[in-house]
Amino acid sequence: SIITKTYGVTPPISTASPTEAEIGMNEKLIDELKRQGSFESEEESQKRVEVLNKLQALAEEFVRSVSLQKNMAEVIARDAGGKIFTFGSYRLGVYSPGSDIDTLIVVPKHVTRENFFDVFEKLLRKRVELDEIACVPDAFVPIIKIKFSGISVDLICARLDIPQVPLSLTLDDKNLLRNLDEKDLRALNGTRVTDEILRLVPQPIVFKHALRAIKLWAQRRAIYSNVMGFPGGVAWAMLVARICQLYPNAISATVISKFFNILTKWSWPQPVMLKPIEDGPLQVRVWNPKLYPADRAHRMPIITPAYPSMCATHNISASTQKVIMSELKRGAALMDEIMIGKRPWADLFTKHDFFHRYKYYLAVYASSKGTAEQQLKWSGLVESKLRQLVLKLEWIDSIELAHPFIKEFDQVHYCADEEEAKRVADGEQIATASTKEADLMKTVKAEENKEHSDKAAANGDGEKKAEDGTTTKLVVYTTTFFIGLEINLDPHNKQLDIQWPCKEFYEMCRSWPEYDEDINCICVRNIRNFNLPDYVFGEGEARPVRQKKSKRKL
Ligand code: 3AT
Ligand code: MN
Ligand code: MN
Repeated sequence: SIITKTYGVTPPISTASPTEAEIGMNEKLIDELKRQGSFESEEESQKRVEVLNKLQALAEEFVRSVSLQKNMAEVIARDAGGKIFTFGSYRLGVYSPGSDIDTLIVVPKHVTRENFFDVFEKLLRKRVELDEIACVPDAFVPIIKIKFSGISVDLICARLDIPQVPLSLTLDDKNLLRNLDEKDLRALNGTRVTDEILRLVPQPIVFKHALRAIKLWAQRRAIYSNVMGFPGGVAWAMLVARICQLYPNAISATVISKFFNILTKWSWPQPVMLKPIEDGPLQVRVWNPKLYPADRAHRMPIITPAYPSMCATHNISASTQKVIMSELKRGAALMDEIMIGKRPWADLFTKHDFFHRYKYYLAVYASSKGTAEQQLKWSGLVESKLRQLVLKLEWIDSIELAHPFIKEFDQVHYCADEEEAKRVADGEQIATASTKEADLMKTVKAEENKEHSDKAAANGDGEKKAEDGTTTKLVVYTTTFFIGLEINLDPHNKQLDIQWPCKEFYEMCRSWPEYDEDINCICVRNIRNFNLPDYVFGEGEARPVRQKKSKRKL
């Protein structure tokens, strides 16, 4: 039956049903997604369901046991309930073989977050299915990360101001948000947003397949990363959902084609919204460009549908916007040909050309002379500040574009002495092809000595003895981020001066409360394309070569 209802803030553009040709295109799309490994097998998906059933039972046991501890009667303790919800790619139905399950545990008033990190954690540890566990109680959203029956699960907890959490509870009522602290509000937000997105699309299956394709495209084109200033999973989902609303009877292939067509013409900063912004019972900020100058600055606002509505894309800068728009244009041009059978779907998903596109790059090195854990924290901190560096680079006249790459590159180095360690931290191992083998050697060594370095890490000790026991070596962990630069130099002053943005960026990173100058190092270097390290290129991928000068000096 034909859908004529209006979804979203405007009537549909077309309520046409798919043509034979579109149905054929859609089948080809699903085939291509399968070929690309996007779908998980039925057995694997069944395993996820079993894990979730077990986690639901554990959540109830958790609530019951805390209730009993608080001297509640057995019946009341049982009725206190406890319910798990999911969010992220699993909830949206766009998960792939490696995906985790993002899970929210909702508990009644008398169960606290401290209980979650104590009672619930102990329950988890008792299970034979538990492969790994890491608790981060002081995170922005406190989290327990586990691997359970081989599946990664992110567990967060929210406590509602109600005495019982029955299995029939849904989270759409915004009055449930009353009297909660900020951490609980944040924990609830993911599920509330994904649930609302699914409620607001006309045909969930069409939405899910289209989103799978858009996610794959955005990842391959390296424009999928909220921290780096691109849309993240939720933002891409909302964009696809909006197109589904505008073409309520269309099939996924058509939605994808309209996606590129409409978003290349969108009059940004006009926001993308799935429904009108709602008011609510809390003293919290709701996105409102009329009221807040910060919201007015959003370049490509995509607004979450659940109260309190927020902008999911506040991280987009002038540079990343340019990159996103040019990728949308590329997609639109390809889709015109794909839809008439002139090109295969595979062409939409070809890998990005980031390391071939620019002549100049900045390499940002975050390194630690310490443990792997220290490096994880430090590189995370540096990553979170990278956008600020991009914004400052954009202020420089001769820089037309500062394009951050979405992924970082991690390495472990075993250095002979302090001097070598310092060179590594300063990013000097990069440069020439002759260091390539040395790097490889170090990587091999890293594997060989894994046990040692784990021990060293446990000791909080950066130094270790080599296998033969003769040389003391220093372990240096480096994480390298890349920013591509489009430069338009002043012909009278052919110098690119980035001292100011770098200095500001160093200060920002070093003002981290846990910063230790004996352990952490941050450094930005200029690199020509032909000097990019081998590890940024895929196997068999050609690398940029030095252009020979037309007039050679003799
Ligand atoms: P995968 O299929 O798991 O790769 P996903 O979309 O589920 O894709 P994540 O599991 O990383 O991605 O994230 C799921 C949601 O969790 C997205 C976002 O609402 C929230 N989230 C993820 N990372 C963070 C973070 N560092 N801080 C706050 N929220 C986060
Ligand atoms: Mn996930
Ligand atoms: Mn996750």
